[in-house]
Amino acid sequence: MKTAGAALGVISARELAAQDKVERATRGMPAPTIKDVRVIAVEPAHSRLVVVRIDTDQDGLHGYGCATFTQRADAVIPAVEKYLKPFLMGKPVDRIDDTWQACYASSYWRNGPVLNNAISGVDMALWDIKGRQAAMPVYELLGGKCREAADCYTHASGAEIPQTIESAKQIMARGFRHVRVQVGVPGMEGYGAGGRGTAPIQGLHEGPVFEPEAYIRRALQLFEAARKELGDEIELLHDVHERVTPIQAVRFAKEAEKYRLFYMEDPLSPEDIAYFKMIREQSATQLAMGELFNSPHEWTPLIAGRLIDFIRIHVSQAGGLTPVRKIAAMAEIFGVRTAWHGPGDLSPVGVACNVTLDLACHNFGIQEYTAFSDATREIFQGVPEMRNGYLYASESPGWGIEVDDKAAAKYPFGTGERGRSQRLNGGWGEVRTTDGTIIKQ
Ligand code: GCO
Ligand code: MG
Repeated sequence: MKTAGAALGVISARELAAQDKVERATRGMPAPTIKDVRVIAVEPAHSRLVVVRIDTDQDGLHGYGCATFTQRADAVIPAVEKYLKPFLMGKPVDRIDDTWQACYASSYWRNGPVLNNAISGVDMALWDIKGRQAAMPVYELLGGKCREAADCYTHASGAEIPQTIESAKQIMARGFRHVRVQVGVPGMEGYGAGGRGTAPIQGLHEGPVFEPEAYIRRALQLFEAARKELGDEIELLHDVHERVTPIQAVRFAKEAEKYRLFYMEDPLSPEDIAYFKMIREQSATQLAMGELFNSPHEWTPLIAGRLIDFIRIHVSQAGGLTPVRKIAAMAEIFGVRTAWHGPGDLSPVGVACNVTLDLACHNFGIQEYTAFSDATREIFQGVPEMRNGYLYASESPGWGIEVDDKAAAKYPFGTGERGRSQRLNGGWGEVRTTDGTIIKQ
């Protein structure tokens, strides 16, 4: 079978012969071992992306994994290079879960965003290698397809409501049946809604202002307009992004019920998940949570308590495919569907892992999709394909992706960064309420 690299014409006949040899020889041969672990750090489209490449002692046999934590990307790199690489050198590539457990336990302290992303890079690379060895896409290793493609949503936003509605119409015209709608709050630093629209409100401090009550009023007006102008069939999603107090979230979910959202996302912060019970008791608004989760202590009670309808983990933040396929299985048992985090700050390898889970897990709900830029496609060849609002996995072995190192070198960290994000190395600044209280963004 032609590998992804061969199909994309970026690997030599020598490597192809080597892989064929690997394919023939692998039966009964000792497993290939890890010969090198290196980090690919690129910024093709305003997000710092971290990908791990593992090379084996079998010529031409390698794999990629996503380790993208864009706000602290430079912290993930040494976790891979200084700690996981020496730990993994010479280890066999075939015992993926055992290797995951070994990496996870090796830091003693665990379940944090930096170390989980580092482990995820290694984990996904090992799944890629196993798919290449088996000459099949990773979804086949998980038991094959439960559906042909993943139904997706993408983002409609605007500083003003008419702009968001127009943006939603364009997305529907591209074939999407699900649209996330966000709108700016005049003079404030809203989430996911390009631009304040009007002059910034002056708080008792210098920086940007955000007021939850003003946001909730605005969001409810948006839902009203969206249902009126876009109709009842379109599935509407909205991301609260943990920007209201727990009791405001309870009320907001109740007030939003009549607009029949496909889901309301992150109404609470991970620190306040105990309030989900109260939301559940008072409204039938469908709830999604999880992109900020790094620990089983966060997802287990919500899934086992049937307190959310969609689990929305950022796969690399939980440590990769190995732990997340188990979370998906647990969710299925408790009637919770999947909606893996799919923002712009996720590498195409992470997207390939998302769509792999979307195809292989029965309890798929929806997939968030953010289009790839040309620069991203130049670096990552063989990315999953979007057609008519559906995301299709590559049919090539592994993730089906090859990284072009020459192209990657053109987009180092810092490319395109300006002002605050340049000063903060891709990190986020502050947002406060009018009186100066910090809010979670
Ligand atoms: C989403 C998310 C993102 C995050 C971003 C953080 O639902 O897509 O909330 O927009 O804010 O990934 O880096
Ligand atoms: Mg979100």
